[in-house]
Amino acid sequence: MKIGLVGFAGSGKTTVFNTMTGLDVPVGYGGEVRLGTVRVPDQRIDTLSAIFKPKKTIYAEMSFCDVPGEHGSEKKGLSSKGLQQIRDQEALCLVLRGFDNPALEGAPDPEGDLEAFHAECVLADLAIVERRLERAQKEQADAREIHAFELMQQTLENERPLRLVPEDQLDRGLLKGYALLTDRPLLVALNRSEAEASEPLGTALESRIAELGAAGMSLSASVEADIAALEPDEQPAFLEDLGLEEPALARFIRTAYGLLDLISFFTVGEDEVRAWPVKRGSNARKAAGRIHSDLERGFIRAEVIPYDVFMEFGSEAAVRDHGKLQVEGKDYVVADGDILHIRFNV
Ligand SMILES: Nc1nc2c(ncn2[C@@H]2O[C@H](COP(=O)(O)OP(=O)(O)OP(=O)(O)O)[C@@H](O)[C@H]2O)c(=O)[nH]1
Ligand SMILES: [Mg+2]
Repeated sequence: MKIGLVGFAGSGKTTVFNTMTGLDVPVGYGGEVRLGTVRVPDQRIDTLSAIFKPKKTIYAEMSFCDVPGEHGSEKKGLSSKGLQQIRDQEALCLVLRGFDNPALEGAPDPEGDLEAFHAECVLADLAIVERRLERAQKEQADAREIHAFELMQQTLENERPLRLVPEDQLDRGLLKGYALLTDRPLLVALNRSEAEASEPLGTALESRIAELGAAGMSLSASVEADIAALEPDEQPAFLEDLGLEEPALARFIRTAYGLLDLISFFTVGEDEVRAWPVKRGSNARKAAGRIHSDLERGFIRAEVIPYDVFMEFGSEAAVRDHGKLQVEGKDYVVADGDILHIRFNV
């Protein structure tokens, strides 16, 4: 499961990627696709770790892919190689350039870049959908499938992304294997100059992003890189100066995590406080399997304390004493922030 940082040349993707992963990929050059692991910041884990003082504290992790933009082309287009690299990603973070890049001609034009990227993705999807539709009609394929592809064709011809088509109108099982770009979850990040680091997106961009069914935020990649280079105890004062509560990158990573439809449950103890990623909607037994296959196989029950309940009472014992410990079976749907203790027998 990976998320792609995508966008046009010189928008700041590699700067964001390096800051998140601690890697040192050369900036300003394009280059190859790179994959890196990113820790998902979570203040709840910080708090639990401060309470339990475990030997190990482990955050959830996710993979990001730095997909270089295309250099040397006049038009803001995407080559078939570039499109293929984007298709390999499960969700997309589009980085828009909002700062003056001396290596590039022209003032920043994030609105224009968003439209150009969207238009390229619509065209690429339309080509796939039309080809499939033609074949399906010739082969007199299942009427449901033809209908689905007709609906997609219509949507794309209206320049609307497929992600806007509601679940109940489109059987997405039929789309598997087609790698359609406009059906991918999308986060649009405006990369601004240092001076504008803490400013909001602006209504025009914000409403266009919402229209596309995407999430949006702004950050300044170079400010984020500066923050990451500071010692942890120097960070708060620096953030306060900028009018930020936490690095924008933390929110960026969490939003991207949400795009993959992931939530975190926690395990706590003296040895380890840990966040575990699972797909939203996973049941307790499946979640147990994330920890160890024995826990899934021998699952008896899950003892559950939602994070907020834990914080209200301050300890597992207090939660238990107040009768607030939830005892759940294998079909219990795990919620974000649940502290789980799995009882099992193998
Ligand atoms: N002033 C300023 N410069 C930035 C910012 N983010 C990136 N840059 C600079 O812009 C240039 C391009 O940044 P990269 O991170 O390499 O951009 P990229 O999107 O990876 O570019 P390609 O891989 O070529 O598509 C570098 O010189 C960065 O130092 C920013 O927020 N502010
Ligand atoms: Mg790059």
